[in-house]
Order: sequence, then C-alpha cells, then structure tokens
Amino acid sequence: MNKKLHSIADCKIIQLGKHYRPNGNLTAVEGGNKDMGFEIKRVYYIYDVPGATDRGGHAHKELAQMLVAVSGSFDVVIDDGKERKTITLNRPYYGLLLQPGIWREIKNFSSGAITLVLASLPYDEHDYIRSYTKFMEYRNIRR
Ligand code: T46
Repeated sequence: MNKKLHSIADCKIIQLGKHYRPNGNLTAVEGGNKDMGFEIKRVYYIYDVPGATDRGGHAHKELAQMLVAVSGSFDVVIDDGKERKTITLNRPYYGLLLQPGIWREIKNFSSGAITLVLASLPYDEHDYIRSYTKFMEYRNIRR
C-alpha cells in the first residue's frame, strides 16, 4: 500500500499559548497536543549560525518536527517537489509544523537567532534524504 505523502499545505503555523506577565512572557509546548499531532521524543536547538549561512537542505522519511524561532528570525523554505514556499519565523510563540517527506532549507538567520526544534523521533541518519534528486525520486516526481 502506498503511503500518503504530505504536501506543503500540511505544514502549518501553530500559534502557541503566551502567558503575559509584568516580569516577562512564557510559552509552553506540550507534546501530543492536537495541533502538533506527535509526542516529543527529542529536542535540539541551532544557534551561533554565522551570517549568510544556510542549514537544512534535506527531507525526512518519517520524522515530523516543529520549529520555533525562540530568538531572532530566519526563513524556512518548504518544498514538496511540486510547490515551494518560504515562511519567516520571527516570534517565539509561533511554531512551524514540518511533516515528513518535505524538503526544507533554513536561510537568512538574523544575528543571535536560535531555532528550537521539537522532534517526533530520536536522531537517525537513515531517515534523512540529503540529495534533491533522491528526494524527487522518493516523491515519484519526474522533471
Ligand atoms: C532539520 C533541521 C531543521 C545529531 O547528532 N543529533 C541530532 O539530533 C541532530 C539534529 C543532528 N546531529 C548531528 C548530525 C550532524 O553531524 O549534528 C550535525 C549537524 O546536523 P545537520 O547538518 O543535519 O543540521 P541541520 O541544521 O542542517 O538540520 C537540522 C536537523 O538535522 C534536521 O532534521 O530538519 O535541523
């Protein structure tokens, strides 16, 4: 049976709760909430990214993730092999849900940007598709 492949329309911005207080704000994320749709198995963060450096440039077969700009800003390019769009993350109370099977590139990091990533699975290099040609084959798209 063929597995459903997600499109970029399935990658949504999720507004996270924000607790305003005179002494600062707090945002909490709990795994398994209905918007996120997965339990959090891993957390990592990307920081100290030098100017004009891109990250990503791959897709995942099984992994779903939520990206949050907990500090600063950056652009996330998402691509399902047919359509491509760029989403800017610049607030710590918005998460971008990245579904499996979506190519992503992360660009234009501001100075001091920190990308918090909540992931549905432990790290596994075998889950990565790191070549765009292989990604198009995986998606069964001929150009
Ligand atoms: C993604 C974007 C948003 C680990 O050992 N454990 C981990 O959990 C991760 C994520 C990475 N690594 C190692 C593997 C590489 O030797 O850290 C090194 C850098 O990883 P990578 O080049 O994959 O980093 P990015 O920023 O290009 O991609 C990462 C995630 O790998 C990827 O899943 O979607 O952030």
